[in-house]
Amino acid sequence: MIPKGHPRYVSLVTRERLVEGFRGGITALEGLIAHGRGEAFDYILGERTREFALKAEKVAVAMFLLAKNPVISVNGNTAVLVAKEIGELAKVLNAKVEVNVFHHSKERVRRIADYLSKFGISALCAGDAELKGLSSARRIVDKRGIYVADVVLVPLEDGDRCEILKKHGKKVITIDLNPLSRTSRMADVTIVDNITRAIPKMIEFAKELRSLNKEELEKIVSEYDNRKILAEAIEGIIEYLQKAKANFD
Ligand code: PTJ
Repeated sequence: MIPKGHPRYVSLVTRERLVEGFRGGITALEGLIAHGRGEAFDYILGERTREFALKAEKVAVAMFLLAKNPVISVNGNTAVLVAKEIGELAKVLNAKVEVNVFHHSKERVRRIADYLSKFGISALCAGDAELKGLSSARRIVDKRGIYVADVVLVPLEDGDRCEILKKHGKKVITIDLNPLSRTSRMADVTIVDNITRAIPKMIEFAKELRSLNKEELEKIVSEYDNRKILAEAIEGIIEYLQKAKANFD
């Protein structure tokens, strides 16, 4: 039992959820390591949603609202951290949800889909199509989902699939606390924010932007430059560290 007054309460409770997820066969063991890397980046980003993340979150939502076949891809970490919020986001954006994992087994995919169903999400997971050019298990997709999607949200991703999705002509949005990762550099839109904060923000943007017309949404998307956002995120880290250093000067 983690005491509520603990200064790192939120962080510790989040870790517990991932550990529980691992015990329940949902989160991969490697997912716990990936979370640790995420935490380290979150720490030096100040553990809050920064301006560059808000800009990317808004554009991501505009892209989703413009899409014909938008899909949210869910892996083990995402399921455990934000299942309820993914359900709400999918609803407001009229997007499909698909289970797609790196550490693949049919049993694990089924467990994640079952878990999501507890939050009212009926996730695609037929595994009846393959993304050509990808050797990892992430190539196994659903014919009705990622396979035919034009815009895909792939949070906590590895770079290879991001590259292949783009080769297949899809727009790729990622959520990754590491602005230096290959995924961050490959994606069309990179949200450098913790997924636990990013998805609720995207829900807010979706509710706000859904009344806009096509031209207004296209304007938001056309003004976006992902390289600039990544540079701002790195600048954000530098500023944070400089301020931290000043405390010791
Ligand atoms: O469930 P599976 O089998 O698909 O496996 C999932 C993991 C996460 C193990 C797999 O996709 C993987 O190995 O990912 P990577 O290559 O470690 O990349 C994950 C990225 O997500 C890293 O750059 C982390 O910094 C980042 N990250 C981790 N936790 C969070 C995060 N970004 C945003 N929010 C987080 N909570």
